[in-house]
Amino acid sequence: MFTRAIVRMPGRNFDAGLTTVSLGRPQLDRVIAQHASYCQALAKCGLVLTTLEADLRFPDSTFVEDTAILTPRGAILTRPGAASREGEVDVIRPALLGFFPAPKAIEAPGTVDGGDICEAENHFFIGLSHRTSEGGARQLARHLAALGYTSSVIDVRAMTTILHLKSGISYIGDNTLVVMEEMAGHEQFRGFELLRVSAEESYAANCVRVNERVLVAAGFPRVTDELSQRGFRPLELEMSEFRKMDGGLSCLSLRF
Ligand code: CIR
Repeated sequence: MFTRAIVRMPGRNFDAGLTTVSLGRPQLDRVIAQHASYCQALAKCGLVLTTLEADLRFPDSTFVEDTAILTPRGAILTRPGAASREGEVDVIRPALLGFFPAPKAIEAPGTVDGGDICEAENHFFIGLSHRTSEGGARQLARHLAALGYTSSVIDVRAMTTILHLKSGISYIGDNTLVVMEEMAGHEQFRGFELLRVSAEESYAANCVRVNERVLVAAGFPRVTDELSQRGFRPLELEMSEFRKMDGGLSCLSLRF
């Protein structure tokens, strides 16, 4: 059960952030509107929001998920793998300290992006990506073990269509993983119920369970229908402008 979330407003230079996709430039008015709908959805799910002001020094800083791993037993500040995002941890730290007074931290030269970390109950899948390094993954595994969690590494470096592990999988509770077809055969997912996402809908593999609802990107009817058929309660959100910058639903908030 989540009670709170931290979000950061997108800045007017949001379109100066990093991206690997060619879907056009995000339109600022739509970015702001979609972010507002996202925040309303979190509130509707029962969360109290801490909304941080836009920080123009970091165009990607609305993607707050990448800066920390929050667990019921403690927090770990990350060290984002993109040089332009490294400073984002310093600017989110004060907001986190109010809720997590003694966070652990990933130290240089290790790097970890929160988008690579998928929590499934007491187990954490750690994606090894072009953002999360082997050294960062090892540090994180140690911190998680100290908190009493198990973890395992999944190497997604060869997968060209995803930025982070969680671009391709999401744990939505009830032992269920939403997983893009390309990754569904992974041996580490044995024992889970798998909701397989076809290549055409793979963007929707990044969804987020928030209490009674599952946030899912709008425009992916097969995933939404399948969620409903399995008894989940999808809440669709327009994400077109964040998608243009490689962003998904999970990366827009830190939930705890
Ligand atoms: C980046 O490339 O870092 C941002 N433009 C997108 C980050 C998305 N984060 C996430 O999926 N956790």
